[in-house]
Amino acid sequence: MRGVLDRPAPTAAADLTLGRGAARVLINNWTGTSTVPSRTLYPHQWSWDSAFIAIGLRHLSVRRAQRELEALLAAQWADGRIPHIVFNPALPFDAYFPSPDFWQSSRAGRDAGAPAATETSGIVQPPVHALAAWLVHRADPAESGRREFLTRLYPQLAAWHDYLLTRRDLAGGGLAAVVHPWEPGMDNSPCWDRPLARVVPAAPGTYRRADLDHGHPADRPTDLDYGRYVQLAADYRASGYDDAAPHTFAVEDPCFNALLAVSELALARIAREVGADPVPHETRADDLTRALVSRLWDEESGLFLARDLADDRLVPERSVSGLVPLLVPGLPDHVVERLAGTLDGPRFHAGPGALVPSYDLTGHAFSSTRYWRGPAWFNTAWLIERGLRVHGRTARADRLRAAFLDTAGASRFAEYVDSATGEGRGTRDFSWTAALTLDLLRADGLDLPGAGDKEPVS
Ligand code: 9WN
Repeated sequence: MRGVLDRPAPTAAADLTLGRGAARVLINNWTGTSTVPSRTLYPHQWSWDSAFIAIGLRHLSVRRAQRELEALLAAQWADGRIPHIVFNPALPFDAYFPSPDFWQSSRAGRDAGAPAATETSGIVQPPVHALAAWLVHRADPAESGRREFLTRLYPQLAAWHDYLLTRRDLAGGGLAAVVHPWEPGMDNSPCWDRPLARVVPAAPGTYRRADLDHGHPADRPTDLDYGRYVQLAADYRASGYDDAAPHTFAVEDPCFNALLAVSELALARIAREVGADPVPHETRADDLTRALVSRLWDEESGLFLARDLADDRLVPERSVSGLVPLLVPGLPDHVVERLAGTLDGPRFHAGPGALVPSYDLTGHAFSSTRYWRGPAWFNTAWLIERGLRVHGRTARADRLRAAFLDTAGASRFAEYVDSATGEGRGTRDFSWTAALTLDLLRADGLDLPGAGDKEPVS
């Protein structure tokens, strides 16, 4: 593939142009209160997108990065959940499906504590928020202190983690479960094929997909899978978004839980900053790290796998989610060693200058273009790049950083790229691609919890 190694080394002027382009995307996608992932495909506020966006926005405007997170948290439910979408009331219902009249959060979610005056979805996304809040604070601690940013956010972030570690610990094994394929953020991953096969899809014609107005049908999930997503969400809604009700789909995902562990470490730092006790968060991060290894590590594959709670078995599909735990500082050394080997092995190494594919290049369900079934995303590349730095693997991190920046610019900040050719796919001017570009241009990663504690590894 055409890669970064075939190109002249970027100059300071090229970095400046790239940074300006990324800033322009974030400015254009700002609505006045928060940032949309994409003006066309995703015109509302998304949860983990906003966390990644805030991490990049902090380099443009700390104040705006704070507001991004504050806007999301203003829609938090009383049970602690942060919804995966906060709807913009100014847009028509057909701007995105499932729309507010599908989720009916203020009515169906009343008993679970959904806000009365804001419409949201009823499911969640990966907990990157405490990490984002910490990084936004670090960008300008004085401004953060003046606005009491951390003092205001700390109880909300703690309630969010409490929700995940109590109501969502469905197996009682110390990890949070996801109850819909949209929750881990990697919607169409082959990891969900087996658990999803148990779901009877909603009848075609009972809903209208809006994603196909902007996305190519060959790249997006199939109608069959979409029908299953709709049915699962309708069943959750019918239960009043009650986590104690039976779930047809319940899975422990490695990326989701790794982010929770790292966010607990960030929360410990936030707690210390606001005069609260950091120890319970440190203990939780340790417990999560241990549970991640004992419940999801697969020695034979050399990466973490998802656990299907319906039959309590690991799902034998290798995806990028299983590499993201590299971000967790307290992993056993041999696990870090194996993860680094898997990253550079035939299943995830697509060539020099390539990002990390979302699914095993040699896997039976691999497609280089279909949503989360092989193409490469920029948020997972960022998480792995930062993870390599946390574990002192600087040279490999430098190569991934260069590939990220090169591909982001060449693809006009694409939503994702073909893992074989590096060509942009999905929507362009995608916010987290731009935000994380800014972050890689401006931050060395040493502000991440646990970074800098380890000796560099050659
Ligand atoms: C459903 C917004 C979101 C991302 C997800 C990505 C995609 C939505 C969709 O877009 O999901 O939430 O319609 O496919 O998979 O990670 O947060 O950018």
